[in-house]
Amino acid sequence: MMAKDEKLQQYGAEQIQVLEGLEAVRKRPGMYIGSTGSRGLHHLVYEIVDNSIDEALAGFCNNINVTIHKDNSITVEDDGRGMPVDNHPKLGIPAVEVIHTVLHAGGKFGGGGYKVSGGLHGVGASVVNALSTKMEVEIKRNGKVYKQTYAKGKTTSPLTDIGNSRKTGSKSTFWPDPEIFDEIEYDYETLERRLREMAFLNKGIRIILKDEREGKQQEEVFHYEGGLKEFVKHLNTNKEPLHPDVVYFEVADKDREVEVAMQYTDRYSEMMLSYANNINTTEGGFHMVGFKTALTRTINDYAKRSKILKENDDALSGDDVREGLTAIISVKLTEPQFEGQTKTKLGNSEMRGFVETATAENVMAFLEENPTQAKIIIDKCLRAARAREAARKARELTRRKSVLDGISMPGKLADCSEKDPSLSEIFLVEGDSAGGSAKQGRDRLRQAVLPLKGKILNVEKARLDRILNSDEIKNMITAFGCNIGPDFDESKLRYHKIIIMTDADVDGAHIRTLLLTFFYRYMTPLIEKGYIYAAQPPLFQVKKGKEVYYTYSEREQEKLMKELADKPGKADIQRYKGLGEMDFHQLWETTMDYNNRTLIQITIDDATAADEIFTTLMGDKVQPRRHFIEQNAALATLDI
Ligand code: 28G
Repeated sequence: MMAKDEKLQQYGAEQIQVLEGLEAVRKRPGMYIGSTGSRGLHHLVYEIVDNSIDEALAGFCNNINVTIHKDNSITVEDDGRGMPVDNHPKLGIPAVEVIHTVLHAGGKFGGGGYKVSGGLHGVGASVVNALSTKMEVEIKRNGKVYKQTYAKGKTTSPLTDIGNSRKTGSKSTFWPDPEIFDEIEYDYETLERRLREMAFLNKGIRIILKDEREGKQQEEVFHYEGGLKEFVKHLNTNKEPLHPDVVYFEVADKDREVEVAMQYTDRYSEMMLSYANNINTTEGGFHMVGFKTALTRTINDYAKRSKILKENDDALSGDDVREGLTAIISVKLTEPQFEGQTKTKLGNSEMRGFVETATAENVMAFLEENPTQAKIIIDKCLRAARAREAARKARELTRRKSVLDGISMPGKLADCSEKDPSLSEIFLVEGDSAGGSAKQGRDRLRQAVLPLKGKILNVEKARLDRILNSDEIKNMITAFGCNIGPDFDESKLRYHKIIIMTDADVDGAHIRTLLLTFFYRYMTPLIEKGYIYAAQPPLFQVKKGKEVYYTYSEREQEKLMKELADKPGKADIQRYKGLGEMDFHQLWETTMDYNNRTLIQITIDDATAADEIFTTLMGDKVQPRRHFIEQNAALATLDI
């Protein structure tokens, strides 16, 4: 037994450590929540919601309410057991206070649950406290209601008994610190997407999102008894499913489980999402490997057994059996290991065999029990195989040709003389006339220009063999030098800035979307790594006296006109309808000159959102496209 003052001293030391811990979070917030931009801001909500999800996975919580308040503070409330309030044996303060003031507090949950955290960040409520100007927590437990407040990582009031309640649960409200975050404005759609995903991934849990902000008031319930099956249906809303039933199964053993849902569509791209403990494993991992291996083997086995695939036919490849497939695989395990560059690759090798066996057995059972749907699926895979063979031949032809005449660049390309890709950029210019001006106006050392003739092929509606027949696309592939699809090689990329330069009108926006679709489907890393940009040509030229002004948006134009109102003389305003209306000098000055131009970097970090955008915009269902365009204030401002 320690003497009382000795014990006090010890608490002192611990407390100092605690403070230092959360001070570190305030000093380097990016280390804990990724960024202090919009992503980091939204991450705070996910950290708190994850705790409620953990309580649900432990079997004690059914409902989670998330509210965006008028002042962009957030409340998360669950009907779990309520955070423990008893004193921590070592620290001598309530457990709930430890959860909010000690970094990495929480640890593993008892009761056989899987903890959501342990992924990218998963550092919990203490980090949210550290990055908030105020945090209020209310707990219903033991027939009572308790309340405690915190701010910037510290406790600001003791845990207080404020009333009685027969219910149990936890409620937390926080105000993100404007000294930490660039801007404090929550985006409903961003929260909606993640919370809906969470509800799909954890079937049965009811998540309600409510927005109380002026002019944005709305409320949505995410609750899916069908889990991933409903997730696949949701992802395929704007696609044409080839067979009516989603293939769906779930297998669990003592300390792990796998859930899979899949359905083929008439598309040519695959949409595969994988999760481990609710974390999107974008880099894949052993669960993904197990699934892919089993799918390829099972489809081949069934195709042979049912004599659709003949003895002498080549086996269907992995790409063949995944063409047009929408599939989601979610595993839960007690000790997930996350590896890879972004810590989104599942490293638990034991999951490979587990998922492989589950997939092989259940996919085979589906095919055998549903022969009509099985036939449709195998036929789709066979068509994919034939098209891939045709594409291979087409590629071989172009490859041989380029061997004959060296690595010949397209005739339309005006290349730059710089050979270092990191110093080189290429402008993809809409139309030959603007292309001509760009060639004349450019910096020949570092800027290459490739004019594109009108609309390029919509890759969303064509297979690779046809895509490789398109001159515009062949020119881009050759000029970039990095090949496409499985042959993509980033190290061979010849320009580290690929700049799309189209007219500032609806056609221009359409061409930009067609290009982005092509890049996204066949050269995904170009977008992921941020090599793709959109140029911003001016909308107006205003001449007044000797001065010439350019403006790049309606708002900027209005502002300029107000500023010029007091100056003498008449303003001569020209609205540019296209790049072609500028001479080479103007094009250089307004859009290409490193010092004056604005480039918009295209980034898409959410595969679900990107797939939705491209299937909706590029697909053949007119109704959803119209809706999407109306919702997103016209293609002209498309900002992915
Ligand atoms: C308010 C918004 C977000 C939560 C719970 C419930 C328990 C808990 C949370 O315990 C500490 C460590 C391991 C058990 C657990 C309650 C067991 C018994 C809980 C939330 C104690 C954390 N009774 N609900 N934490 N564990 N909801 N919602 O944070 O040993 S956090």
